[in-house]
Amino acid sequence: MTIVDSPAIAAGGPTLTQERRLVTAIPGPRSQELMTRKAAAVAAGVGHTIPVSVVAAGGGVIVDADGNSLIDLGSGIAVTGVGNANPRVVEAVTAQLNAFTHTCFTVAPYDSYVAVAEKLNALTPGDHAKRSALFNSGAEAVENAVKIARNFTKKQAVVAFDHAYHGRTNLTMGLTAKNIPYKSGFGPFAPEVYRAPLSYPFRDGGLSGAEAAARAITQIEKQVGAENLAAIIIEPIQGEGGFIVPAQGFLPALVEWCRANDVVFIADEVQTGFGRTGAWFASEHEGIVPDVVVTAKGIAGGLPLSAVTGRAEIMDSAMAGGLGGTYGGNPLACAAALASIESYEADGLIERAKRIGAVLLGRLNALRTADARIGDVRGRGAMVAMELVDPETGAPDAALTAKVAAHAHANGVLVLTCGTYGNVIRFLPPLTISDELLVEGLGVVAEGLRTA
Ligand code: PLZ
Repeated sequence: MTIVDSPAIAAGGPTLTQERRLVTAIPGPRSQELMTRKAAAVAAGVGHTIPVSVVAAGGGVIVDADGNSLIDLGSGIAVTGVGNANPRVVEAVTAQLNAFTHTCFTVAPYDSYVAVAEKLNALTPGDHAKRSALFNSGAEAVENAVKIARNFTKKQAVVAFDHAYHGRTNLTMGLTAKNIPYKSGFGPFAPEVYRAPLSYPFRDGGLSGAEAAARAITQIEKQVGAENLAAIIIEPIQGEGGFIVPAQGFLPALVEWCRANDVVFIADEVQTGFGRTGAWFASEHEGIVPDVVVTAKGIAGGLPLSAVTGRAEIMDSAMAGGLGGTYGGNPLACAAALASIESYEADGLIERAKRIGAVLLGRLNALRTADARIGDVRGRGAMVAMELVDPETGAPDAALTAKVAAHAHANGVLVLTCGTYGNVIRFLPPLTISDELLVEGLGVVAEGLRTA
């Protein structure tokens, strides 16, 4: 079976034609109606990237209530890697719905939770003994990873990095770097969280990975002290912070330092995990073996599930009953995760992510050579971005970024922006998108740059 013929590519079924189709302006009248109701009913703090009323999605498209079909270059923020309404996921979840919907795993356990843990233990980097625990959201899993690391090391401090994003709960807001919109006014934040400088090749004057790691480690030693530090948490490629790929050697040096200093190294693979970067986990590109890996998003084809997977001795240090939650590892989400993992494997989606990466990097680098406003193109697999700048000064150009995104949205292409400075356009297509749609979507983005 070729990748293009795979059932996942056909996700969404025959009724969802894989095309960009605009039959009204965006938003059309029905979407506008929903936006009016949303403004009256939903808290103003809950935003939206594009003002549409979604009725269906699959393969590489999202269809709205007015009949517009948008090219999806966001996957609901890196979630629907296996495609929306992936047939394997739909079938597995439907069967589970008909069997039972909830018992609470910590009350009355079931097979699929254990099977997901077994899969995660096998798929995450390293062949040491591992254990997993399941939760609902990325933030909840990050909180639990920190909780476990503190309990294991009997230390309290946690180091996160510049440009980091780890969630919106109280502890994870504290770990997250960017103030607006994530933190401003929402404090006070949890204590014992410290920040270290990242490796950001485009903006740190060409520091090597080893130099950037030495800078971070010196700061940690001088300002926190290894004897107080429970864990370092880092995204192997920073997501919300701007798709920042650290210089080679940065992550391995941090891991080595953690190992030598009884500090738990936590990889937040919430956005980078599950094939997104052309490997099961982005840690693999740097050959690192994290002590603890946090996953969510791409794990369950759109159902809410997250996990903490780590060295058995670390994970097992929490007392019986010390980890849990009503819904963590809900049976529907576990069924979806098992079906998603099967789809990544059987439908060749990790290879597909590599191919998508080649298309993205090829096209964007070609644009860059002709347009000095594209300061940097970076990323791996189906997680690639361009950073837009003032060509004279290199200053971040958030206004241009907003214009390009608005052009794409108006023309039926859903792209996301990110970055501490709001000047990064990121591409996170479902791995089930066709080359044709991907190239067409990039063409619309390029047109946005030309006309801005
Ligand atoms: N860690 C690396 O990317 C979620 C945030 C969307 P939750 N990123 C998308 C938004 O605006 O809220 C994320 C992440 C990394 C943790 C999280 C948090 O995951 O499932 O959103 O809690």
